Amino acid sequence: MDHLYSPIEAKYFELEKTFGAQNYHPLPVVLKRGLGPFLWDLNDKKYFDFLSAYSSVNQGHCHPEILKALFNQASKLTLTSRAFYNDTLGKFEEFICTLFKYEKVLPMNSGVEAAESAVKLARKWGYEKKRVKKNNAKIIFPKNNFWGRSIAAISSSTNPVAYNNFGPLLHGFETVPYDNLDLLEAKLKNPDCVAFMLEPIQGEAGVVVPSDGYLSNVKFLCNKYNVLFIADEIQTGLGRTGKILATDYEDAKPDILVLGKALSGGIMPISAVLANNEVMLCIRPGEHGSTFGGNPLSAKVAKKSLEVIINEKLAENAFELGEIFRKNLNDYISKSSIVKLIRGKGLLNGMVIKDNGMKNSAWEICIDLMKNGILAKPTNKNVIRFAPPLVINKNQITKAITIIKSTLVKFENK
Ligand code: IF1
Repeated sequence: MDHLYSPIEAKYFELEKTFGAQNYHPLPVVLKRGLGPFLWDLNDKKYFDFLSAYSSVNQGHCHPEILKALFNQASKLTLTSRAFYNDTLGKFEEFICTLFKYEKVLPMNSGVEAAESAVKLARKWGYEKKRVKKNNAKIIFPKNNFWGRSIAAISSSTNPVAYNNFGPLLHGFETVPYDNLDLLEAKLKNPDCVAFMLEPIQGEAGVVVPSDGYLSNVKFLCNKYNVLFIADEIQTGLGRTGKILATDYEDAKPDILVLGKALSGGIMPISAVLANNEVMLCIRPGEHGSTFGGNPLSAKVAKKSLEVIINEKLAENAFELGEIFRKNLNDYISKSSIVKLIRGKGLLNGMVIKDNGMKNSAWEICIDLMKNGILAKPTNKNVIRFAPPLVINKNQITKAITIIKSTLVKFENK
């Protein structure tokens, strides 16, 4: 098809333009089906999904076992609220705490809810355990952090697009350059500092990988100054970077671990906060909660989603195929006039496009990738995120690499 989309697709664009909030700028494609690493549009055109719903479908679209767990539980009991016990939450809690070696889990729904719950836990711990003066707690975040769209999350943001005209913002948040231990230590010395929350690889910032040793030194410094180390693994966790957790690459076990996205295999919003009793028990009955948090359906789906990651060795596959992906593309980049570099771990990679005056080159490249059967999107103006489901196999990623290279060639300076 020489034009970008069909009249029937234009109808769908129009519907969303007329009735939908315009808070996204989607690629002009209308998807109707997904399976494994693939998506199909209305015209039954097949695509490699290289976004994975921002690393939410690590297990692949519509994973049969996760769907079976969903259908099975959905026909029995979907929601009780936490006002009562149910016969699935405890088993999920035991499974996830044993897997990640924490004493307790707080089940939530969206990622930002879990991240904000971690912030609340840290503040509570600060006042009740570290004896910080009431309402003086400070939490440090790296610059260019992203942990969601709530007022709390944007209050720590250094991106004006995220916080502009949403004020007044929350107090008690400070920022420090990512991957800078000296400036971080200076902040941690403040006796009012209760936590430092980071992404082990900054996703929205453009797949920014910190120096080797950064994570273990963050852990060391947080221990030294009695500050909680919070790892937001909502995007990097659950096999995405080639380990079950990105913090597993170093001796950097967080005091609070935040998970989301692929915790449900992309079926429904499920998130979780893990911590030991000293932190988790600072919140007592009635002090925090959520209507759907820990519902029986999400407990069953999340447990199965974790089992799939373990049983199908998705982290190991991500590690191996990530190496192949970056090596192949680095060979191309050495001769490229438009690609600066590729960076990432496992199957979370970002391709940095040179700022060669073409104002929207990353977007233009993504449009052509779409025409050639790969769906990917820029994380910011000049970085294309490549993050396929972790079930992709060697033949498939080799095919995708060929498509990426042949797409880039068109943009090279002749
Ligand atoms: C959007 C990207 C953005 C996250 C990390 C918490 C959350 C996210 C590290 C909040 C969510 C999503 C949100 C979505 C686009 C996507 C995203 F980095 F993944 F690409 F925006 F930065 N921590 N990331 O990445 O989780 O509440 O969304 O479940 O808001 O545009 P959520």
